[in-house]
Amino acid sequence: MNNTSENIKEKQLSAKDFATDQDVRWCPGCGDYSILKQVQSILPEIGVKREDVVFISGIGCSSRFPYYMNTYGMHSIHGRATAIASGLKATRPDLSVWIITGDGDALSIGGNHFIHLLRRNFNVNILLFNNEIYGLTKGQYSPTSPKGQITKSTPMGSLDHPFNPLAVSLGAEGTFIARSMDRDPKHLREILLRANNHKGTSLVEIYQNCNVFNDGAFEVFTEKGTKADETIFIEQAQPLIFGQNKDKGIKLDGFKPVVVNLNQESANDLWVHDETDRVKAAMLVRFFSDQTQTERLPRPFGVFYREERYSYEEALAAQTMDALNKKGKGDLDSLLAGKNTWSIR
Ligand SMILES: Cc1ncc(C[n+]2csc(CCOP(=O)(O)OP(=O)(O)O)c2C)c(N)n1
Ligand code: SF4
Repeated sequence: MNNTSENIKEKQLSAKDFATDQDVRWCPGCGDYSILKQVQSILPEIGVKREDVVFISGIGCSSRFPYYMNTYGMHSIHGRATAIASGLKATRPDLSVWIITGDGDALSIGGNHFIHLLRRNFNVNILLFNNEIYGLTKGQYSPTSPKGQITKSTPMGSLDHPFNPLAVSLGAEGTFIARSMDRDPKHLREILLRANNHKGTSLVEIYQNCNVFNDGAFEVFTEKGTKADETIFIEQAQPLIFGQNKDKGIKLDGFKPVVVNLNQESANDLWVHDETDRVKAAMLVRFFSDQTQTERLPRPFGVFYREERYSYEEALAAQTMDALNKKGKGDLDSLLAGKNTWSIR
């Protein structure tokens, strides 16, 4: 009897198989729990073996994530998860690599590494937990804190103009730019799956409530009473419609997005979302931070932009093969020694 295929058949994994026995050290009520749960729940669906998954983080509350994943992982140094993930992906392109980072970790100390990972387009997924505060170091303002934010380090209000993470990512030539939130598990799941399916660097900004140092920062987008009017869920090839009664839409007046009342105006003229349109993506990412806007626009969630582009590791493998074919296997010792070496006696 040939039972080999039976023996080697992989056990169907569940979300529980991706959880560890570690005590979770996040504060009760922290938005990180919900994100952890959704990530654990999509991995069995992706069908990747635990030993082929790696979570790499920097430093921060969010960066404790790898301890709670029953996969390979590395809790690295501040802002450098991107650099470590790039090195790993260059040598082991077969692995599923996830970068976990916070707004401080990614955009402050790790800002430089973050933008270069995006332009290189390694096939990895970045989950940027944005809570608009430094959580782990107890509530100093971060690069995404709004101007005027009172924190322990800005007692009279922050003077800094904040970063817009999605505008930065688009400007850094990212090929998959999306936003979701901790309090909408269904949407988060969907976006995580899409990020995983994208070949290239996927950037998912996740609004995450830090209920200890910045509670309610995203309340209007997450709470039942306000969510429908304050958010817009963008979907490929669908018109931009929102509101409690789905009676509001967005159309373009030249290059200016305007809200229209669908009880008075036709839905035929509405802006139809196209994830491959970079110009419109540049407008969508600025819906809330564009100072020229006179009208309050809803905050978009979903996939803003995606583009097919070669990944760095693919190009690297092809170039290495080309070099081998042309020059044969090299000798590292003689390369390091170079042509001009001498001994001192
Ligand atoms: C080189 C270095 N500089 C500063 C720190 C202090 N530090 C630790 S976490 C952190 C900020 C983390 O904030 P964020 O990335 O937003 O993550 P959160 O804790 O909010 O999840 C800072 C400044 C450090 N650990 N190492
Ligand atoms: S300090 Fe904030 S981000 Fe950190 S674990 Fe507590 S609630 Fe979460």
